Amino acid sequence: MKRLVIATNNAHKLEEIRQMLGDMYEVQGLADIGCHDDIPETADTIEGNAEMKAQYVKLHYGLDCFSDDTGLEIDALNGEPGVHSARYGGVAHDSERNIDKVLRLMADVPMPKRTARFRTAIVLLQGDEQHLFEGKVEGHILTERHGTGGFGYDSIFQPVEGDGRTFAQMDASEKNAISHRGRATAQLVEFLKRQ
Ligand code: ITT
Repeated sequence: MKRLVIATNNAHKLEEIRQMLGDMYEVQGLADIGCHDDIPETADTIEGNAEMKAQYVKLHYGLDCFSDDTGLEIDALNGEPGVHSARYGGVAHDSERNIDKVLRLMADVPMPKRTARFRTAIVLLQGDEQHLFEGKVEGHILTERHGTGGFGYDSIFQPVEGDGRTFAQMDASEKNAISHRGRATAQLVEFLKRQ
């Protein structure tokens, strides 16, 4: 089976992507290739960060790979946390703190104005070629957490196209079918299938 490296250490993300690519590729994360580096993500856009992570793996490990970066853009917070989504609460990858901060800052924002979207950029490096895939999903930020599945901001994000449940109340395949990363990954899968 062909191998595809994803520049991530996020186990939830790896699992979501394995579900979509599992029978086409052996999907490996950074730990699987022996990379335990804290890869810099200092660009000011999600596209820039996805490119940085993928280029890092290419440069240091010589492997084709893809990388994704996601931002949650909340309209009432002028698009924040956006590219700062992972460490919005001050500590990297502490989702509870991130959510607490969002709920605190939005305490006075009424429901119709709690609009937001997740946006994902995927950069695929293959040989000398670079390809960009994007996906997004519109939704609302609830006033409290609902559900325990998923990760990150899933428990406060209610997608417009759903039945009222948050992403954290859906199973992985339900989330993948409409999510930002699911949509970007679907484009990547279509592209890889055409090869
Ligand atoms: P890697 O950089 O190791 O891939 P990460 O956790 O930093 O993993 P991203 O940079 O793509 O992931 O996303 C930044 C943050 O956005 C992430 O830490 C979560 O808080 C949030 N996030 C990303 N995807 C999400 C999703 O599908 N549902 C909810 N929150 C998500």
